Amino acid sequence: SKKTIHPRSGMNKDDLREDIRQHLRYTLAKDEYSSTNWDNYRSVVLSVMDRLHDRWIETQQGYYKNESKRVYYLSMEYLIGRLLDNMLVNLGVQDEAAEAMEEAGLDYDKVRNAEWDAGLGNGGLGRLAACFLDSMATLGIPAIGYGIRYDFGIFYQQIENGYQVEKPDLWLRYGNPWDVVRSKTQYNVPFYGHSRAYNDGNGDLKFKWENTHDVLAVAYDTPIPGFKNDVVNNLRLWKASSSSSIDLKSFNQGQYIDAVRDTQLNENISRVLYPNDKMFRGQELRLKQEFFLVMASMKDILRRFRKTNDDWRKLPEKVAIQCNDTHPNLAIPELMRVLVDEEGLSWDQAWDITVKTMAYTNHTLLPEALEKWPVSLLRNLLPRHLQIIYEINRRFLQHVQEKIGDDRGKISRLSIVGEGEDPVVHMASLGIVGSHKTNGVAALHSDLLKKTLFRDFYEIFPERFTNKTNGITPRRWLRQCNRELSALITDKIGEEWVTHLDQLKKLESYTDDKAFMKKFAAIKQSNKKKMAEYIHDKRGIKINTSSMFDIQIKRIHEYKRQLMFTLYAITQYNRIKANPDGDFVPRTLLVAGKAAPGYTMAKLFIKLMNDVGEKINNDPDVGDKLKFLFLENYSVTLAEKMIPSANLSEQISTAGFEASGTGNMKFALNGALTIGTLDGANVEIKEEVGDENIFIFGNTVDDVDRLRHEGYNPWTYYEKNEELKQAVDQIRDGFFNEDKELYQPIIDSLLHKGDYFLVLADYEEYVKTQEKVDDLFRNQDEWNRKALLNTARVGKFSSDRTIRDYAEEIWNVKVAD
Ligand code: DL6
Repeated sequence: SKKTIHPRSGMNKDDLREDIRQHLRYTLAKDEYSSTNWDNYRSVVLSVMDRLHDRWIETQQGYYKNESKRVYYLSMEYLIGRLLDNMLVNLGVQDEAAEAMEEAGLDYDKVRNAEWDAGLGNGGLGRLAACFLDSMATLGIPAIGYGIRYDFGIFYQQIENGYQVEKPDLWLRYGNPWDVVRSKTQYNVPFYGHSRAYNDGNGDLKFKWENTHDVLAVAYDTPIPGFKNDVVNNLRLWKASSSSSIDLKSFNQGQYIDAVRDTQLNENISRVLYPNDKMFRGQELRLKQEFFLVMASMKDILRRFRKTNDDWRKLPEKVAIQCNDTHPNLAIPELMRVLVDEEGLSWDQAWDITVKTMAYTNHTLLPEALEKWPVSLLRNLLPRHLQIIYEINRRFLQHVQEKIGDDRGKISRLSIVGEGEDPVVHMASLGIVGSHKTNGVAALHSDLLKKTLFRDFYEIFPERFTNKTNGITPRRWLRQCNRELSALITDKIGEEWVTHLDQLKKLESYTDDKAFMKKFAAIKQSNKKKMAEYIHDKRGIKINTSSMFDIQIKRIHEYKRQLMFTLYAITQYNRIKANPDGDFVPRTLLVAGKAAPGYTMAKLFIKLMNDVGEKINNDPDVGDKLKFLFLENYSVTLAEKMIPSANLSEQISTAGFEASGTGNMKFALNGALTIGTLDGANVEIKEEVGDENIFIFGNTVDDVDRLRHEGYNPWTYYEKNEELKQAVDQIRDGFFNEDKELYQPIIDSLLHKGDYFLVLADYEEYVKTQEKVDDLFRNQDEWNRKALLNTARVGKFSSDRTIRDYAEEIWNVKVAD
């Protein structure tokens, strides 16, 4: 895999060094006196790109020549983070590049830190898409990821006086050296206009979408290398442009400024990523973004298919399209529109092709996250697509009626288009009806989909529902973020684990190897030290590195229960205060995550966590027995630092609410133990690592159901548990902030509005389980043994396994071993 394809792309240290030097001088016109970290970084990236380009071109030629079936992943989000290390690791030249940089007088750390995260996603869904790209390339699957090249990614989170403040994420301020603009690969994306009916001359009624306003989509390509296999796939992101569509009419009439202003409006389509991860708001601009992605990608996909095929019936044999959540589900009516309106296929033929080609992944059960577009909005923006959706629905409901008879209630629940004054289109229903597979992202989640949210659909199409448990790429989430542990593992069992994560099982036999265990423990310690240095740098706070690093990182949400973690922190604080000389296991509690800008409660949690931290961290009685810190601006890069340093991973969502989680997998892989509820993929992690190597607590999905039915009363829990009452009262009574009103909404939600997420119901068992965690931590040998077993047993959660499952069971694509 280290073959040199062209002299310019030699894979050894000397060639790399010379290329870096040449790029600095001849591409960037800089020398060692004038170059900045950014210049140095760019010259390194340009050299890496030289190596990628050869493989990129060869890979794409190969797919074309072999007429391979293509997989298209459509996603509004790709949370890829930094790329330099990822590219070097996958090309297999990280050591060579490090030496080359050193010899060229560059500091690898400074070069690496000059890169800004590509934060084109909110959280789990976007990061999953990034892991999938890596796995598809590593497995040699002919795949293209399609998305949007937002000018502004996920906002930069600053903490000011304890509050989250959102700042624009100017990730493209100095340009992006990893992508190549394909100025000639551009498509018109039409909006508005109307659908005109006409007779096609054969007596058939046809439709044409006319008088549209067009926006241009321009392709930007990022290479996605597989791990040491010379495969380079493509991530194609669309940017909105109006360069050629300045309205010449108004130009001639002297309305120059208006014409130019309109171009600005068009470009707004790819301006900014919507920062909500689980709240659907029916904004027109968001609908435009979704259609923009769909239309440009479909044109590109179908053009590629047409180059080598003239029979549309072959489409499902040659093309698989996976929709990452409902956001790209307009691809279903769009494909119908092309086949019926433009290609003249009958409805039935077109429908058969569409359903066989499309597949849809569901990532959440939360009702507020489910997309429902108002018919009025669709009628205005996409009149022809709305017509097609109505027709899909009409035929589907007819089929349902034939199957189940006249059950009005059920038929109305199954209807893709709702009823009422301003009806809405249910995008999930459209996804199920218009595709051959719908999958959930963990066993429990997929099961709940069938039993609850999609129960009626499951009755009609049982064969369409499937589970694909999420995974994470071992390249970024172990090989790259934890180099020392990777080296230790490779030293013992060879490197195969990087692409066959099950191999980590072999580590189980080292639990009795004292020398190995010592090294394993020392690596965790060294990662903790690095994390402590980071915190000291950023916050000036000294961290006790022998304390247990107990970490919760994820979006801030009520269901994820950062509030319960905070209550635990307060309880631990109160215990120390009550018994300052007590024998406590020292802990460093770390939290990070962003809240959606409009999510008031989540933002109040952030303020509370910062206030509680202020109190705890500055109390001399507490000293280094306890710290509670909220770290600013959670990102992929910060995750790569935090995860390897963790002893304990907090996965404490209310059962039934977290579809899967993927952070849980990253922690376990890096040798952290989990404290968690039986939710999402925690259930499967428990199965893999064994009950004795994970701390499970709390109400299960069935318990939650039962509690709600019986009439859950948070007051009984509050009254009954002294420590819980004390913590809640302190929040209420101004112990952490002199403004006694400030946290009233939190108190209200817990005590006066029914504690929907059952924080009080789970608190006691949570705290007791934390005591068990302490007991185990006192025995470091035993702790480390269990930590290693976690690393050894989570091979299932490689995204390579997930992608294999998609390939075999949804895409019908062969994957080599
Ligand atoms: O499937 C990836 C990820 C899961 O691991 C999380 O459990 C789930 O919350 C997340 N869902 C979303 C938003 N869903 N919508 N819409 O990010 O997906």
